[in-house]
Amino acid sequence: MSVTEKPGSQYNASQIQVLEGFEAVRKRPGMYIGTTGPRGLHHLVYEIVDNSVDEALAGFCKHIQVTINEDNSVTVVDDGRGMPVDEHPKMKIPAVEVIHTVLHAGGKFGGGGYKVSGGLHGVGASVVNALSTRMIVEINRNGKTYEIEFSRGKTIKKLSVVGESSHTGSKTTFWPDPEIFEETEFDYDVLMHRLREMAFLTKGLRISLEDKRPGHEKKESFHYEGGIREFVKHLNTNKDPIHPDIFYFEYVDKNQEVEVAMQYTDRYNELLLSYANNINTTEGGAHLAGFKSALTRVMNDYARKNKFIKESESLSGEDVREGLTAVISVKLEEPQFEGQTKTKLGNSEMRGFVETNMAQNLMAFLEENPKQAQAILNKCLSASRAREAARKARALVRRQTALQGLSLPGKLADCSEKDPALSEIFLVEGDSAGGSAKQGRDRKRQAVLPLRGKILNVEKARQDKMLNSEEIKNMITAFGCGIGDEFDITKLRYHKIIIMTDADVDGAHIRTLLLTFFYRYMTPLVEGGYVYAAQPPLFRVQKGKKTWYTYSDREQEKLLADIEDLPGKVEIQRYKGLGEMDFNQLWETTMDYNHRTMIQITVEDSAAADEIFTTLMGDKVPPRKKFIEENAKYATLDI
Ligand code: 28F
Repeated sequence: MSVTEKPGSQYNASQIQVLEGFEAVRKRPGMYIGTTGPRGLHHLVYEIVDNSVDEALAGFCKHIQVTINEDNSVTVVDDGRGMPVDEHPKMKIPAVEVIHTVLHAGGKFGGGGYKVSGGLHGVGASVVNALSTRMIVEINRNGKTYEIEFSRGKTIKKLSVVGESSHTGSKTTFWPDPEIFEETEFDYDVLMHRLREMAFLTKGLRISLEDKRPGHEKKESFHYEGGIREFVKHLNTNKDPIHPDIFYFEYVDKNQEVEVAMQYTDRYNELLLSYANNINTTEGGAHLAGFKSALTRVMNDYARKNKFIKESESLSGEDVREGLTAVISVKLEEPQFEGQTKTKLGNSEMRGFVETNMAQNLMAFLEENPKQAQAILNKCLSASRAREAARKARALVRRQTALQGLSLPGKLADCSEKDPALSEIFLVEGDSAGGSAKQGRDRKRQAVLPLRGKILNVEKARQDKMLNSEEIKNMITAFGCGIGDEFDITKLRYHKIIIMTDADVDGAHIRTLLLTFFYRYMTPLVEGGYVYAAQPPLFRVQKGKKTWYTYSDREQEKLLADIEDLPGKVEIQRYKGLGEMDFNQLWETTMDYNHRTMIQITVEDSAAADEIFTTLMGDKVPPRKKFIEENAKYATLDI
């Protein structure tokens, strides 16, 4: 962008830097906050809260209050030292104005200390300013209350003293810009999940959230002196721990920190959450690698030393992580975020740092708690034996299908396309709908695998049991990418896996069982957005010669109103199941690329997803009942 010289006014270098800054942000917001969809909108709040969290990490802030105001603006208040107001030596403007108008001016706070969410994540308050129609910052410092106001990156009211103050702290209110965000309405639950996670990760810090929007009034507060120990306790709600104490250690040296909390449960899946400067490193990285290698090495050393296994035997990584819930949190000064979604920690020195400290502390825990160590090692041993049984079962499955001569399950109607990116597979409930789908499909790109009735609830079954289910084996063979540690996304034969079930309660249950299987044994499939839910029509409306299909009650009502004055009698058919459609109707309403609508299944938050599957599919009824009661308002009931 060129800066045209206004007659008689000189832009100095720093003012040009300010001008170019927010113009660039508004032109390409996705470069700074990822997307301008709901995730990007909520990211604005996290950028402001991160600055308060940094003040807490520096030891000066104890409470952060986040409020969704009646007009859908957001206010964040902290009781820190208050942003500096002294004039910046070079820029000749107050420090608080620099923080909000110069890109990446956040930087590290004074000497030492960490800036949470470094890298892409820490774009700072200046980006929030650029993407807000208005931003008001109030500072309490030096016994005074100061105020400064911005709009779309520009300072519209210079810093001024507006009163006296007996306390210190910062308060920011911003109104997201509808010119940038398609949707500017904040979601309380989305903020709640992330703020609770930040409170778990920052022990002792209280973070409160309040919704003041009419009809949505709600508030709650998160404060965990135990930090990630309480996070593990929370993640293990509705699960049965197999040893009483949560293993925990923290090691702080001058420019890096590591904290680990973990506890084994009687489950078969593992839940490992790793963080770097409070960023959820969903793609893992050096710290997670260090944790895993220390865990496997120490468990084997302890198992051999105490004769759980022979010298010649060993437990695999998968064996020692079965049923494990763990949170690994590191803080470092210059985090390098890599990977597709910039959530993989690249700093290789963190592997050794975590591995060394994890190994020392875990060995000490096992030796000091022999009874708990015994429960844990017994679990690892049975996992190892079951894995061996599962390996034999998988080998048997491979041999059986080889013997059948069919490398793919007989019930699969495969597509002729060989490029997975162009191929899709429909998992269809019932043989009759399966038959219609096979007849109606596009044979080049669409495969069909009929599923007969309910599939096994894998949440409560171990892998060797799971592999006795025909339906499960057929899917594993058809997808071609393996399960668990053997999962390899590059071998996936279809890049769209479309669950097509009846639009009733049974159909929803089958869909949930399938999603449980995919999430527990093919996690990258769900996290990578390969899984979809087909949307069959609810109604078929015929009036005269015209036919319409509608997919929700609201759409049905609207259609009937729109066609009210067309000549002819209205005939309405409510579809109870896929089987009521002939193959042409199934094709044109639910499979045809140009007309169908599908819901892509994504996992926003691993901890939340794990909580949902554990609660919904686990064996504890009261928490399931509570979850359904709390979430019934989101369900479209099939009456
Ligand atoms: C509602 C959002 O942004 N709180 C903040 C501080 C405190 C200091 C600070 C912030 C630029 C780079 C130094 C005060 N006194 N809440 C907030 N609280 N920024 S942002 O300094 C930022 C300067 O490093 C602060 C002494 N040192 C630091």
